[in-house]
Amino acid sequence: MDAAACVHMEARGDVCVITIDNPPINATSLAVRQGLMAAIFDFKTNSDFQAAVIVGAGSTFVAGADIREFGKPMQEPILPEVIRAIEDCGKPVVAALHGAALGGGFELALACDARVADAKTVVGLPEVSLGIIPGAGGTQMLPRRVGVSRAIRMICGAQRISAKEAKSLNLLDEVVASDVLDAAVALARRMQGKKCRIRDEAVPAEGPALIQQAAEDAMRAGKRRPAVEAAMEAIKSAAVLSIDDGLADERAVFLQLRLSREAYALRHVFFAERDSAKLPSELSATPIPVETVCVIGAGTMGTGIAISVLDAGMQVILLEQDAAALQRGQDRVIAHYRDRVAAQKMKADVAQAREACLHSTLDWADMAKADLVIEAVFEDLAVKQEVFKKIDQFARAGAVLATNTSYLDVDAIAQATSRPQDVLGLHFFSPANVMKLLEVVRGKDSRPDVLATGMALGKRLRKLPVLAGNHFGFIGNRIYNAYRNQCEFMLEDGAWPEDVDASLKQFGMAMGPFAVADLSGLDIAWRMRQAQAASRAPGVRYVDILDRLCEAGHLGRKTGAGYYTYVDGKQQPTTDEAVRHIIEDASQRRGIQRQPLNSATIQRRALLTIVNEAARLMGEGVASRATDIDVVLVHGYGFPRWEGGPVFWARQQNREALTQEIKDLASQCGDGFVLADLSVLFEDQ
Ligand code: T1G
Repeated sequence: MDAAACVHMEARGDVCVITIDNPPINATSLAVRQGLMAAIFDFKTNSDFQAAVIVGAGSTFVAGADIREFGKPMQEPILPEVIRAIEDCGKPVVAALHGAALGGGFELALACDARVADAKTVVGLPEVSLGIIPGAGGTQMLPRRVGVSRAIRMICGAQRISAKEAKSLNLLDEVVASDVLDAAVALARRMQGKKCRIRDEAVPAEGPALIQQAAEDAMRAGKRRPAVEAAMEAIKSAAVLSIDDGLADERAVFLQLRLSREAYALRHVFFAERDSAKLPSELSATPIPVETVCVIGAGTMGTGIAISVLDAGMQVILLEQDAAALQRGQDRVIAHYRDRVAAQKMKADVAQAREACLHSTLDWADMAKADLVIEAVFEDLAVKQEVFKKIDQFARAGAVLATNTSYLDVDAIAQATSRPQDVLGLHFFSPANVMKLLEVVRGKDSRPDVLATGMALGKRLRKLPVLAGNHFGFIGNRIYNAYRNQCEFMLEDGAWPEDVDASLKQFGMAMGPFAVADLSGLDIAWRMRQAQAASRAPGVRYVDILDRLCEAGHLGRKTGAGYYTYVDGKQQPTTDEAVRHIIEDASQRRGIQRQPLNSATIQRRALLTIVNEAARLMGEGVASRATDIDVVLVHGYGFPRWEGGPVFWARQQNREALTQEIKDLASQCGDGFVLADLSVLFEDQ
């Protein structure tokens, strides 16, 4: 779009209304910046106008700079020039905010002489979540209004705050329930030509202890990432540098970080998250409307799903066959809302409204009121098939039928009904009301509108829905199994659990695989392995350390011992000679002379395995988009977001060398490692 198409001017008497119209989020693209410069110049030089209002067209003010421009050379006018034009135009400019004023959008608003927002507006400077810092004055203007410590918390924590909170911090002049543009025009008139520039204000004095505490909290929460540290230093400098020196320093750091690999990785994840919610074109269909969801099973997963659906403002029928279990589930949901009210994270009337949408029942016939039914019962195929036979009997015609299985065959479940075309998998991750990832699993008969309904439900629940094919483990668990196997190979080859976990945590994984196994309970994996034993191909390298630990009663944290020893709940490298012996014995039975593995080798072998399995999934059509795999691993398995995900990570490697390394690893691991064609990971970039 050209500048004239993105920015319009109209007169409201002696107030000039400048409207930014750059769908979908009014990003300050080059055309918007050009349009604003022209509009501000016309406003400044037209004596008919004594004030101006800047407003966004559509659903939001300006939600930031155009992230798609970041990988390209900056083009003038840059946003700081637009901001100086507003500050130096000699007449008052009022920002009329609605929707979101984020990043460059909020910097634009802070450049104005006053700000009016509607009550639902969200404001913030979340740039660190993209690996950068505010680049148009945010680190210098915000502390002038809220002080250094609060600015550190807001910017380093990528906080998005409500209009109410922003008003309480003197970041907004008015919050209105009515038409925000009318209110802004009226305020502009009342300013009678007076400027009120934040750049002219001094940073309020603050005790060093407050600033120090905010800094420590920010570094800890921000995992000491470079952008968090850089933002903190820029904010602190606002208290000692002139505004122009502070702005110059901020801009230099922004330009440097903008080109960093971490910023590139975080932008990749940002767009991958949005792409993953889109069905492939060949599956595009209109979702079936869903307002009432029947959740079968009031256990941890079932109640988590129920809360997630209630939070989206929908009706929930919570169905159990056991009265006591139903009561427990219902109590868990109610307690959840009571806790949120007590923590002042939710208003009591909102919590009551949510609870009022929960309908618990033991009567299967009540399911007929549901537009979508999702079962979250015991993870056993026969049990799920029995449940689906009853769903088929009681669910209304046209209802979407979903299983929450995490790895079972969705087709085998669907075949238990007379309507497999209405069945899909909706694999929520526990806790279901917290984890954003949702694997939408396509059965061989699943209709496109049924899949579209699953994706639409995911978005409505504010989750990240990713389409997955119906193969064992779908996307996430399939890759995680391969990664776990490789880590067990490394135990046999000579590493200890604490070596592997420490190395992968150093790479950035949220937890090491053996700490995860101990936490969830080794018997869960043991049960799954026993179920698969019959289908395990002969000759495939299988490490039985976990089985031997379970046979010895070492089930992980819950028994005080697994791969680690737990003393008063604290994890420590195993002190149990029996555990060490189990690991050494496995090496001996494999004929391996144990050799220690260094951290780089451990990281490399784990990452190569993940990349290879990702390529297999693409080759088998289980994942329809390579970058979907990055979304799954980042949001479901603790892969470090700042590395962009395994596919992004692979694309940063030398392709030929990477291919050779994986070939070498495959030959080292034998039949336990199926070599994939990596080219599928490089195609859609
Ligand atoms: N740039 C380009 N495209 C963007 C964008 C952006 N900043 N934000 C969103 N989009 C696209 C997105 O890819 C999707 O496209 C569509 O808009 C809807 O997005 C100078 C340097 C605003 C809360 O970090 O948080 O300013 O898939 O699905 O759920 O200091 O988008 O439809 O083709 O997310 O309603 C700072 C990022 C930038 C805000 C709306 N700003 N955006 O959520 O829609 S850096 C941000 C969001 C900066 C300055 C610095 C959300 C939203 P498509 P969506 P939504």
